[in-house]
Order: sequence, then C-alpha cells, then structure tokens
Amino acid sequence: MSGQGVTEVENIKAASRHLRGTIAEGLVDPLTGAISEPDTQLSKFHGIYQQDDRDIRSERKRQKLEPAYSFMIRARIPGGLLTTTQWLGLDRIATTHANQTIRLTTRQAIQYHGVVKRNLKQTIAEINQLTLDTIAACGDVNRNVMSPPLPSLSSIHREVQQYAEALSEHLMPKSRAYHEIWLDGEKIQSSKAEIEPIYGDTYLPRKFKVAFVIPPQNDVDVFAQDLGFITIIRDGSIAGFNVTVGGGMGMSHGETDTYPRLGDVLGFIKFQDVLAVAEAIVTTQRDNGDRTNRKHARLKYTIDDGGVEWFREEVEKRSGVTFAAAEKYAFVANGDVYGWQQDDVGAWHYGLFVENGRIGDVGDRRLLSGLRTIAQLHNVEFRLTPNQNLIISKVAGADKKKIESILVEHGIKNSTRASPLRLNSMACVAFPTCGLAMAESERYLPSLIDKLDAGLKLHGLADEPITIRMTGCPNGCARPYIAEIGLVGKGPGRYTIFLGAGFAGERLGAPYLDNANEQEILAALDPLFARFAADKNEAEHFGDFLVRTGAVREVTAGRHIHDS
Ligand code: SRM
Ligand code: SF4
Repeated sequence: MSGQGVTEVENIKAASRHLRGTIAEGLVDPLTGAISEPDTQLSKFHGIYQQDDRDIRSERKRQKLEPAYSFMIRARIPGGLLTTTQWLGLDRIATTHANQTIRLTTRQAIQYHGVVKRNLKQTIAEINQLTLDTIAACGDVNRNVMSPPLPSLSSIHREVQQYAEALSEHLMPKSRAYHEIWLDGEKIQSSKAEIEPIYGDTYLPRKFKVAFVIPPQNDVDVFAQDLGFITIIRDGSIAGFNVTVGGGMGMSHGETDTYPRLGDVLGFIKFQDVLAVAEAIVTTQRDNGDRTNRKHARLKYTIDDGGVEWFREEVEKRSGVTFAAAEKYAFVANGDVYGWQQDDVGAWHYGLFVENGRIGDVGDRRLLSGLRTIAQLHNVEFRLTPNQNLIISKVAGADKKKIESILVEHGIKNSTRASPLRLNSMACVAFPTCGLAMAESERYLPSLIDKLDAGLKLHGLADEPITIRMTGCPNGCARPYIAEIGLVGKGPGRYTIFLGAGFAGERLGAPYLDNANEQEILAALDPLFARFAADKNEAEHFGDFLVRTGAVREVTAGRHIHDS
C-alpha cells in the first residue's frame, strides 16, 4: 500500500525497491557522517540506527557543527545462542569498531553503539563472517525470535530453540538488498523480479515480535509479544503450544488511546502447525494493521479494534488450522535464574548477572576481558537472556572452579551476591545514544537501586525479590509496565511510577505517581514497603500485595491502564 493517507514511512518502504533506497550511495558520501532521512528508516530493516551523541548535541550545535553522528547496530541472534568463536568475534568488533562495549538487549540480542559511517560496512561484513547477521533486527518486520535460555529442562529447551530458529528463518525478509549493500552480493537486475512472499512490497505496518516460552519461567515475557508460543509438555515431550497474540509495551505520555497491552491466549495448536499459524498471524496483521498512524499500527490495536474472535477466525481461515481450547499452564517469575544449574545431561550452566546488559571493562570490573578469557580457555556456549543477562553454558563439572576464578580475577562478583532487587532489575539504554530518551535509564538505575535497597533493608525486606524496570521514555524497551515497580521517563530526572504488576509478567502495573523525581520516588515507595513488611502474606509478592490491599488499582486490560 502506498499513497495518500498512509504514513511517510509507508511511502518510503513502497519506493525503496525492497529496502534498497539510496543506502549504498549514502555510505560513500564523505560530506556528512549521516545518511538521508528515508535511508535512516530503511537502514533499520538492516539492523542499523542512525544516532547522535546527545551528551554533546547542544555543544555541537553551538559550535555550528553537525551532530556527532554514529550508528547503533543490532545483531539478530535467535534464542541468544552464541558459540565462543562468535563471542570472541563480537568482542573484537566491539573493540575495533564500536565503543568498546557489547550491549546485551532485552530480546537476547546484542547491540553496538558508536560505529561511524566509514566503518559501517566493514563492521556488518565482520558480523556476517561470524555466521551472524543483522537483517530484520529492527524495522517493520519480525524481529529477533526469543527462546528460553534456561537449561533446567535441556532436551525441551534444545527443541524449542529449533522451533525459534526455524520460525526466525521463515519470517525473514527475502529481499537481497542486505547482501547487495553490505556484503557486495551480486545486484539483481530489477527488484520487481524479487518477491517478498510473506511481507509484500510494504512489509508490515509496524514492528512484530515473537517469543517461545517454557513454563513455569516466563523469562521471555511472553505476554509482551505480538505473538507468543507457550510450550505445553505432555509425558516429557512437547505436545504443542498455546498461542498468545497482541502483546506490546509502547505508549505515549498523555495519549490515552496508546497503551501497553498483554497478549490474549488464542488457543492450543499442535507443534507441527507453528509455521503455518505464525505466517497467518503475520499476514492478518499485514493486511489489517493501521498504516495511517504508526502509533496505532501494532497488532495489539488491530486485535482490540477487530476483537479476538474475529482475529482467531481469520487466522484459522488463512492457516487451515483450528485452535483447540488452551491447555493449562502456570508461570512463577519473569526474571532469570542466577548461579550454577545442572541440566539433564550433566552439563553445568552459570547464570551471570550483567547490570543493564552493558559488557565492558570499567575500572576493576573487567567483564569484557573476563568473558574473553573464558571464551579463549573453555569450550562453552554463551546464552543471552531476555533480561539482559548471560549464561555461560555447557561447562564441565571439572571446570566450574576455573570459571569462577576467572570471574573473580576480573572483578566480577558472584551473581547471587547482588541484592534481589538488583538481580530483578532492567533498564533500557536511553541517554546518550537513544534519540527518543526523555530521561536517564541505564546510567541512573544502579544508583537508585542503592537507595531503594537501603530502604528495603530498614524494613527487613532486604531478601525480598521485587522486579524493578526503568525506561527513559514510555516506549517500554525494558518492559516496565510488567515490573512490580515500573519507572517510565517523562523528562530530565522525572519518571511516572507504575505499580502492581504481577511477578510473573501476567498483570500490568497501574500508573501511581506522575512526573516524580528521585526524592518523590523514594518518598512514594517507602510507606508501601513499610505496609508490605507489616502485612504481607507468606510468599506474597509486592505487586500482588499492592493490588490485594487496594493500594493500587488492578489493571485487567491494557486499554484501561489510564482509567482513574
Ligand atoms: Fe526498543 C525503539 C532499544 C526492546 C519498544 N528501542 C527503540 C530504539 C531503537 C530507539 C529509536 O527508535 O530510535 C532504541 C535504541 C536505543 C539505543 O540507543 O540503543 C531501542 N529496545 C531497545 C533495546 C536495546 C533496549 C535494551 O535496553 O535492551 C531492546 C532491543 C531488543 C532487541 O534486541 O531487539 C529493545 N523495545 C524493546 C522492547 C522489549 C521487547 O521487545 O520485549 C519493547 C517493548 C515491546 C514492544 O515492542 O511493544 C520496545 N522500542 C520500542 C518502541 C515502542 C514500540 C511501540 O509499539 O510503540 C520504540 C519506538 C518505536 O518503535 O517507535 C523502540
Ligand atoms: Fe530509548 Fe525509550 Fe527505548 Fe529507552 S524505552 S531505549 S529511552 S526508546
């Protein structure tokens, strides 16, 4: 679809010849560190975002210089599974072309920041040499498919990982633009000869996200996904999946027709129907999603507008698969598991806490070097988690102590020694790279947790696991609306507090206090901690307590989150 009424991005996609635009020409323009505006939209489909350093934006303007442009690159890593060779390659690229850090994301992928235009092509080529790529890591297509990294049920996990990889492959754009632009692939004569069988010429109205999950751990936050597959196990093997649709986090402050939403369970399907059902859901959204307003274009709005019944029927019609009644499942938590665990074939896995996903060498804490040493000396696997952490996987029993020593030598504390609040925290990137940030997030949350931990300790709650997530704007990249304490950036040093979400990501929080600064956040939470310490039931979580006692309103559907 192109033409009048649709958004400018739709017109850019339609004219792009399957995502080519003028990216290749822009890369060799020496007069600017930027690429053209239409190409910045198209480059997202190639996993690349143009950014500028916001810490020095005004100073550059004052000096009449163009902004300090650089690029963020996001790799696509289904299920977050990496070999040590791939890790060492990613580390080398971070050190040579980016800002010496690898940023683990909330979708089991990695990001580089600070890659300048003249190094972009080489960086992408080097990522591809590791048999990884960045295609469809961003853009109006299916993004990185998540799969639970926890090894506790490993045979099931291995199988689910295969589903995730197969679906990721199935939903990949088929355009050769990426290979032509970044890998000097042979140019096809006309993009007309090229067909996008699933997406069509204008791709999806908006981004699309998929995750597989294995109860009881909801580590992927399945209800935040456009499409989720809840694994149903019978007699020790995978019988099929409950399918969830219409989750999403993004909203805009003050615009009550935008809202975070949790996915609805459509019903149960057999494992052999995954690809057909996923494709039918994608094409239903392709044909019915709103292309006239990007703030109303996600699948969650298509479903709220048309109704779940309509949506299910449409998917059944397109896929030829009939949904059975959903099977029973239960989730206990939406965080990661830390420390050592052994799987069903005897291998060990170490869940390493990586505060806000940033891996670098800072002072005595040399995480990048520590992981490099482990990858050089041990034949292990690295699994990136959906909560910005990392699992050092497939460790032989005899090597456990050696891995621990390497971590200690590099100043990396035993993961289980951080406070439960910190272990259950996430913050999005925000300043200085994110162009949409309104407030600090990754650079601020650690110090706020110090203060909250001190308060929790005074109330005897130091060992209480409470989920806390911060974002620098309401887009929700760290899924704050399903954290028991959600802090959503509104302006410099100011956050909207959301409270009362479920510990397993099954209930949204409600807005509690708007535009709060640090003092106001601490003052708002302290009396609630006191009441929680005094009146909580055994094993009751903070979010459940706040809802049970009426301290916050229960949010039963995303569209009601702004009700007062
Ligand atoms: Fe996100 C945009 C970072 C997960 C919702 N997100 C952005 C951009 C690219 C800003 C931009 O458009 O210019 C951010 C880049 C910041 C930077 O400097 O690196 C950004 N999002 C991230 C990451 C890196 C956050 C993190 O700290 O880990 C996550 C990368 C995941 C990945 O590997 O693919 C990330 N973003 C999410 C999630 C969580 C998830 O997917 O489970 C969400 C909420 C779920 C959802 O999609 O609804 C999310 N990001 C958004 C939105 C709001 C979308 C909406 O429907 O309204 C935007 C803005 C947009 O799309 O217009 C956005
Ligand atoms: Fe940027 Fe907002 Fe996402 Fe944070 S939540 S990374 S500030 S878009």
